[in-house]
Amino acid sequence: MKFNKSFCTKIFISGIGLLMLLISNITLAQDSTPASVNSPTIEVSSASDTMWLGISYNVLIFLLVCIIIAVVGRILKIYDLTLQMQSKKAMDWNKIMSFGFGLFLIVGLYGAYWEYTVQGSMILPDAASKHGVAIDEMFNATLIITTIVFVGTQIMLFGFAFIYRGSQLRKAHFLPHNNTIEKLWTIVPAIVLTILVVFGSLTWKSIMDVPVSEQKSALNVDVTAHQFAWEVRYPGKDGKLGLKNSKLYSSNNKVGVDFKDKNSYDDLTADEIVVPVDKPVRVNLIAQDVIHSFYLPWFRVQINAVPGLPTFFQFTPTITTDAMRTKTDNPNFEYKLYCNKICGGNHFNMQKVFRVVSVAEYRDWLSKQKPYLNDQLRKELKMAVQTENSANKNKLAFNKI
Ligand SMILES: [Cu+2]
Repeated sequence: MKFNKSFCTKIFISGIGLLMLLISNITLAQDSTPASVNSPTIEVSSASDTMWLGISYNVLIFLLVCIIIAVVGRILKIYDLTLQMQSKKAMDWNKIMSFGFGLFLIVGLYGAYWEYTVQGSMILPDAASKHGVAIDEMFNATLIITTIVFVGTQIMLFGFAFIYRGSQLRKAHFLPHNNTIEKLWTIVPAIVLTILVVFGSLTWKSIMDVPVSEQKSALNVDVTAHQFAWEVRYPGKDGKLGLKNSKLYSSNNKVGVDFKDKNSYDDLTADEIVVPVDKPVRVNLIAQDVIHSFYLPWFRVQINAVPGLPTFFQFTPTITTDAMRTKTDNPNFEYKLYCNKICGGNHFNMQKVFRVVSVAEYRDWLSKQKPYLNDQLRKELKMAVQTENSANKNKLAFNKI
């Protein structure tokens, strides 16, 4: 069988298309996987079934559309040849192709409109943090500019192909070079992109460059990531978290707290992350095995938790969980912490409830949390076991509120 260049190109483009389809399907199937703490095995197998069903369906649709286009093309070609054999006027392919372009423009623009209205309504609700508002503004500005450019260029591209289709009645104007147009399409995008980049870096700087004084006044929460859970530690009455050392990990000392540091004695452990509203929170992160990612979509917070490299993110939540329940009209609403790095088989299960409450509720919740240095850990470290419940001794971690 002889393969010419055009045939190979078509096969190559089809292959790329199929590959993109496959990748997007795998990603979408993973994102939509329902998570369950109690039955991870069942959820994984059902997610896998859904994923392959989704891929097969889309691949079949894609192949069907390709076959239909090929068959219609062949029929038109045969019809054209028949006309020529009968010495009749041949088909005007310029006209057919130009109408194809026109149709593609209308369908394509409607598709874009559908994406914005139907899928656009699925975007996250209003940002629940101070800096989140600035990030949303940046995204919206970028979206508005790119939408204008997208619609304009598509109309020009396909509209021109339709309006100025090949015709015996007119002669094409030969335009080898035009400095004015060259300047226009170089300078205008350069200015727009510069504005976007400057706007973006200023927003980034305002979020990430937190002055040390502000960092000190924030509530420090220590979060350690590992396959497949988050370990949370709060400072005790001194408001300071004890140091950690990766060499000290054990079954009782899960995050490797170094008890040579006296600040660690009153640290607390918690099953969920609870923070007071309108107060700055600094989340200190590290991972124990692979790279994980601390992701709080409602707060527009995401930062990697890296083994051996401490990272942190400081932000101020502005909407309590209760207020968000009213806002979303969902009495069961909870903010969730997710891992946003595909870190292994049970990655989808790396979730934790993140509650934003009033200062009074936060104080009350914190007073009920257990000490990190529990009796088993005291035994392991050969320290005296406390007879009194250590949790009752702890005062507030966030003594500045
Ligand atoms: Cu992870």
